[in-house]
Formats: sequence, structure tokens, C-alpha cells
Amino acid sequence: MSEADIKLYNPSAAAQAAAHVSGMAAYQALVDEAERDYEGYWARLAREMLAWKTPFTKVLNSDNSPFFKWFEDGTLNASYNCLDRNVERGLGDKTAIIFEADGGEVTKVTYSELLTKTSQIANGLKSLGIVKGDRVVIYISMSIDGVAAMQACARIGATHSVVFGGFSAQSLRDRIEDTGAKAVITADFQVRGGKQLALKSIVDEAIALGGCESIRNVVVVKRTGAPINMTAGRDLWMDELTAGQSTTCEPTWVEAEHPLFLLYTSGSTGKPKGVQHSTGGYLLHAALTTKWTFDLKADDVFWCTADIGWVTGHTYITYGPLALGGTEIVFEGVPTYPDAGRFWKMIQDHKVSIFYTAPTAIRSLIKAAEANDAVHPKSYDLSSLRLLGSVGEPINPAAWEWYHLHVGGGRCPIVDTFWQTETGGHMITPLPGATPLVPGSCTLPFPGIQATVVDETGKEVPWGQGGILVVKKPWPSMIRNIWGDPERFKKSYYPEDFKGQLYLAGDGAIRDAKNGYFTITGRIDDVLNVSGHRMGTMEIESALVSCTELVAEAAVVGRPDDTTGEAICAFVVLKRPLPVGDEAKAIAKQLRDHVGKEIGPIAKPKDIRFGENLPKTRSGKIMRRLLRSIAKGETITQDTSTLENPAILGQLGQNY
Ligand code: 7RM
Repeated sequence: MSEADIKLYNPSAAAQAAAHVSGMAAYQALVDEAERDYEGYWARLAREMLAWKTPFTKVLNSDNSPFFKWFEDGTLNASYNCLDRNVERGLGDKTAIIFEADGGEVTKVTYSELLTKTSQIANGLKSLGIVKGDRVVIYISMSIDGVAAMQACARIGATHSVVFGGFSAQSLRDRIEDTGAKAVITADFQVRGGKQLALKSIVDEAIALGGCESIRNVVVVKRTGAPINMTAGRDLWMDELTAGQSTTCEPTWVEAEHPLFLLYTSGSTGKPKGVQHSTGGYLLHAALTTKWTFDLKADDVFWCTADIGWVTGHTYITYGPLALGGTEIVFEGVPTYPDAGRFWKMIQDHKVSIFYTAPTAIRSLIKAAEANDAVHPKSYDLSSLRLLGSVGEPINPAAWEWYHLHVGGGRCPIVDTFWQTETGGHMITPLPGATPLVPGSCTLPFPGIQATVVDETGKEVPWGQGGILVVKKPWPSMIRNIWGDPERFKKSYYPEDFKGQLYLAGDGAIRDAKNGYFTITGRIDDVLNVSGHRMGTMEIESALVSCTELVAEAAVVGRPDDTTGEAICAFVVLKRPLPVGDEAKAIAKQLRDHVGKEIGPIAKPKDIRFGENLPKTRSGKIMRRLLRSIAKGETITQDTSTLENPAILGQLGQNY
């Protein structure tokens, strides 16, 4: 393939003709419809995509901006929309989920079976006294039970809050306390990459840390059956809970604004924020984006590799594909076990047609494939694929081209989907039958999403000029609140700088001068993106300084990393003399483990550098831009005249 061929990829005529949004004219017609009659557009789609118990008569309520309400007098149930509705339309025997365990065992469930399982769990939760509005924390790995547990909460109007299995007891405790959950649903163990992690004992540890008095029950799914502690009167097995429960459960009809879930995500300051999502608006966008961006059809096999502990797993595993009656893969394991050909083998075995993953996974699999033909995509039959997707961070053009050529065989469009936990679903993305693709660009806003780029004053900048990414109008699946902290919600997303009128995504962006295509230039706040995982530098700094016997002060910055996108680099001032050699290595390990314990393994700094101080201005502010340069290994050419202690730069630049 020559340079010229890979500049712009147009959808093939066949793909275009068959797509839900067929061609740029169709895309433009939708954009125009939303422009002409914004509320009418979303109301039409909400009626077409979802089954309502009580139809809504109001569309958007902006009276208490930025606390917007959508479809507020309508009632519905998310689980009914994902399960019963498909059974009623004759899809009861269709496979809903193909589950592949870490070790390769495959289990399938049909829509009827998933409905039965969900109903029994829902009845079980009811028997524990869980009612509409209660919160349930779910701390479980990828499994049919995990998806069913989420659906079961939705069925009875309980608000779920899934905590990623990689988070520590401390992080889990913080989330339990913040949500005030009545129950935790977990598993005895999590199995990934051939290793077992004792999930239930982490739940025990979290509760023992205190502050979890709201928890009445812990429900445990049996994954391995190895011995664990069960606290009498509090803990029970999922099998016990569901045994003898009726296989039907009348859905609890909830208002469209009823919180479907809370999901914690990192911000630039303080503790993680409980992002609150609605039922109606969220589900509409989950279903609609799955239909248009992934062009999901009846005979597709869809695979989103994200974990249900992240928003991508919520929208594109638990809700979107099921709302459309699709067939999807749920994978328990990791991309590199038993070897780095696992994804390709699974695509081949299950005849996956739509594959959605993260750039960090692609980059690590490129490395492995280049070193070993046996795990190269060319060693597998990937002819079932027709569409590829990317999410979580910018995809660099080289990785994009490799993905396109070697995984997609040069024939599959790649949808580079930009969105966030807060947005509920895709915001800026190509539509595969319409949008000509440019590697590295997420292209154009999803129809109805009014994204643009502004300067610090909120004024739109011309195409070709970088700035701040904002959304001009509220949209149905947007974050509704930060759980328990409406002030923080306003400050984070509708700041005064923009007169409270623009949604601030927290990313920088630039539009192509010719075609207006968006390229995301990265976070503009103190949020890092490591392997697609969002982390606040402040969170990691707090974790480091909580090691009070060792750490006096810490500053954390990101630096570019070929595989993980960004890597965490920590600068630490110790309460003891500067260590060198093996001693420095040992302390660095101790600190890494400490951060792992406080937050989770994903937050462990890759680099730790020690200094007697940090570069500070005379007013005491840490100069992070200098630390970022040091982390990258750059020689400092910036002006350091405002520094109180310029000599410190040399010290921090050294690795032990
Ligand atoms: C879905 C998700 C959100 C942050 C976001 C960006 C970055 C996500 C892309 C991307 C460039 C993309 N939710 N991001 N997708 N950057 N291109 N296609 O990732 O809340 O965990 O993270 O991720 O910085 O603000 S998230």
C-alpha cells in the first residue's frame, strides 16, 4: 500500500449501500434534522429506539441548567428494553452472549436464558430488601453473571455502581461509602491470564476498613469454588440467593431520569467522581450509537473487549448491543494469554464481525506480532471481520494503519470513537458507511451532538486552530450529576469561564482546516490516560504521600509511552537522605506497591525519581511543565528564572 492510498479511506460502495447510515448525504440529513429541530430529532429517535411504558410528552427541560432533564414524564425499564423486548420480537432463542473464559471454555446464553437469569437475580435482590433507588456495588470480573447482575439491578430500579476488579480494597471502600450501597455483588475469585485474584477477600478487607455500614449483604458468585470466608448473616452465595426464585420478575418502571448507574472516574482534583447516568437518555444513546457507529445488524457477532468495570463495557456490552438484540462476545481474560494471538484466535473461532478495542491493546499486540509470526494476525482467518473500532485514547496513525491492514485485511473501516464516561456514548466518530476516514482523526460529531472547539473565553476558534473541546447543547446521554456533589458537577463540566453554557470535556482538540475533522490533542487538565485508563495525578500523589513514614512530598506527571500511550512518572521527596543504587530501587518498589494497595495496580508509577526537593516557584508552586520535560528525558530549555531552586533539576534528571 502506497503513502497516497492511506491518506483517506472511503467506505466501499457495498459497505455504504448496506449501512444504517448510508453515505455522507444521509449523515448530513441527520445533522440538518437535529439543527432544524433539536428536540424533535431526539424525541423521534427516543420513540423509535426504545420501548416506553408511559410515553413522554416533554423532551428537554433546561429550567435548572446545567441539571438538564430528558423525556422526564416518560417511564421505561432498561432491562425490559434489553431482554423482554427481544424475546417478544421472536429473538428468545437467539444467542445474546458468547462467553469465553480465561482458560478457553465457552458458554452461550440466549435472550430467553439471560432474561430468566436476570429475573431470578432481580427477585433475589428484592428478597434482600433492595428496592428502587437503592445502590448496589458490583465488584466482579467479566462474566455472564456480571452482565446479568447489572441488568437485574436495572430491572428493579436499583442503581448499580460497578467497580473494576483491578481496584484495591481502599478504592472499593471509598466507592461503597460514597454510594451508600446496601449490597455488594462479587465473585469468590477473578481469573485472568492464568492467575487468580481473591475478589471476595478484597470485599471483606474493604468493609473491614470501615465506613461501609450501609452494606447489609454480600452476594458471591462462585467462580472457582476454592475455600473463602463467608460472614454469617451477611454473605450468601448467588446460587443460594437465586435458588427457588421465580423465573419471571415484573420490571419496575422508572422515570426516564431515574439513575441507572453511578460510575466512578478520575478528575483533575480530589477523589474520583461518581458520574450519574439516567435511564432513558442514556439507553437511547447506547442503542443508537451501537446501531449507527457499529452498524450492528441481526447476524453480526459483536465484540467489545472492554471490561464492564469501565464505561465502555457498560454502554457497549451490557446495554447497547443487547438493546438491539445483537449477539456479543464477553471475554474473561487478557489479550496476551495464553499468548498474544488470543484476540485473533477468538475472532476466528467465533466469527466475530465487529471488533472494538483500545489503541494500547493494538500497540502491544503489534510488538508481539512483529516478534513472532505465530501470534501475527496473518496466521489466523479473520475474514469474518467487517468493521473495527478504537476507543480510550488517541490512536496513532501507525497503529491505525497496522490495525486496518493486518487485522481488517485492508477492507474494514475503523471507527475511532471519541467519548467519555460522562458522555455515556460516542460523541465524535466516523459512521462506517458514510465518513471517509483519516488515520488519527475521530472525524465528525455523531448526528445531534454539537461539538466544537473554543478558546479560553468560550469563543469558537477557526478550523485549523487548536483549542478546548466543548459541546454546545445538552444531549440525552450526558452525565446528570456527580453523586452527592452538584457543586463539583457544575464546576467541572459547566464552568463559569464559559458562563455555564458549554459542556467542558477536558480535552484539547483541533479541526482540520479543510474538512473540519476533529483530532483530539489530549487532556488539558491533570488527568492521565494510561492504557486507556483515566487517572488523576492528584489521586496518585495523595496515595504516595499517604506513605507517611517515607514520603514528604510527591508530584506526578505523565510522559509519552509507546505502548501505554502515557506512563506515570512520580517525583518523590523522601523523609530521609537521598537513596542511591539498590536502596533506591527497593524504596521505589515499596512505593509502587503502596500505590497499588491504595488505588490499584493500574496506578503504579512506571518511573519513580527521588530528589531532595521539587522544582518550585518562589511562591511555592510545583512547576509541573519542568517535571514533564524531565520525565521525557528532555534537556531543559525553558525559562527557569522563576525557580527558587534551579539546582534540583539536575538531581531529578538522574535515574538511580
Ligand atoms: C470511553 C472512555 C475519557 C478520555 C477522554 C479522552 C480519551 C477516549 C478517545 C480519546 C482520543 C479517542 N472514557 N479518549 N476516546 N482520545 N481519541 N477516540 O475512554 O472516561 O475513561 O476516558 O479518554 O481524553 O476525555 S473515559
